[in-house]
Amino acid sequence: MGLGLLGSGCVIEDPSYLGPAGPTGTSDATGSTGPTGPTGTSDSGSADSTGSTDPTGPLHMTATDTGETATDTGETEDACPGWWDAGWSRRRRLVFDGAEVAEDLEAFTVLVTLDAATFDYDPVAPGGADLRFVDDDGTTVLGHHVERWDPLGTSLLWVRAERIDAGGAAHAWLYYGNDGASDGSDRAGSYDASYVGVWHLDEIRGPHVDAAAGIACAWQEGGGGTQDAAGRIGGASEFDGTDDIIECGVDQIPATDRATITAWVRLPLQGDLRQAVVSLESLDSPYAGLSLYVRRNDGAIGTQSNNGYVFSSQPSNMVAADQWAFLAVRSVRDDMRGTLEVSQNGEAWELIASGNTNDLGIEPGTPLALGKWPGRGANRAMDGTLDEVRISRVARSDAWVRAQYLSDTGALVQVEAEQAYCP
Ligand SMILES: [Ca+2]
Ligand SMILES: [Ca+2]
Repeated sequence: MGLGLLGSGCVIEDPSYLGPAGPTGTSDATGSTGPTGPTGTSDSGSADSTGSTDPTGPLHMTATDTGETATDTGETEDACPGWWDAGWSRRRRLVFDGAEVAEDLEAFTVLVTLDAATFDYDPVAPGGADLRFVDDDGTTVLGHHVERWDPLGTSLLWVRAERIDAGGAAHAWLYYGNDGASDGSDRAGSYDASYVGVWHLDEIRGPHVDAAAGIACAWQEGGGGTQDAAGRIGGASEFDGTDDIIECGVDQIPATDRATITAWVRLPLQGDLRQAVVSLESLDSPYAGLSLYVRRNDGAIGTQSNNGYVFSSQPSNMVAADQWAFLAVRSVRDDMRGTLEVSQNGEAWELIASGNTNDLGIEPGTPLALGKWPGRGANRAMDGTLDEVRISRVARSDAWVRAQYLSDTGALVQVEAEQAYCP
């Protein structure tokens, strides 16, 4: 492969581009890579395993040798500083804008968007197999996976950054331009170990599979809903407010005293029932377990509690009709006491219950479902579109949830100009 800059035209060199990815880019580009994810954990070991399980091992060996040589010969190092691996011909720097981030965040998963208007796909291997994200230390490979791959348009990638610097501008690198590279995606390694469920909801048929832990959830509907809805980020699921549901089974999420649920929703806010966006609620009284609800008549965000359902009362935590909103509910329980809080779009948290919240962690024996509480009919059924559901077994900080909102809306990550390898 030549090392000079190619033209900016979007030439499709490999017809397989138009196979699984398709011109509309709605298929799951990661579907074929699931079984290859050998790590199974999201600790730091996953980064190393990307290299150790890569059949293109000799390239890594060459790269290591090249790096040492570069260190020995100052000219090479000066011409192309900190190049991670000589097998990759291109790179771009990623800048994480911490201007609105209030604390340093580690192992934070960001959304990286590539657009044909500003990103030349020509040097990238088919399907994005050669994409590698590397920390600014020049050696640590970051876990990543693709939600959508569209070399004619917009591609969506999720990457576990080592750190986001509060008020600063941490860096990482995106490498590509190696047609011989194996697929480097690592779904589980894209998330820190506190994520116990992450659903992109981009599958247009079959189960919706969680990217962090591999929980497969079944879409069920009796007409009216669709798995192939336009989401806030890639694909999403649309529920009709009566019988549509995504059922994941019982005991899929480990019991915990601390939990955070986030999701993007777009709701028409019709009727006066309460709708379950994410349900981890038992089927029998006293209906223990955390959930994420939105009240249909006024858009208030809430959950069930051992004192009945509790909802936000502040206007900033009322969802507007027919607009995408980023919702979060957070629970903390210590012995028999605790707090329940909600927020919208990463803004101020509102305490909606406190004191005796003994049944408000994630409880054993409860079913997990999206878009409906499975214990009742149309009451508790969601009417609208759901995207990007995440469940954590920790109480995420204000800064973490705010940064997630910034990342999801494209305000956190900047992709800089392409650099070509210059040995
Ligand atoms: Ca999505
Ligand atoms: Ca239906």
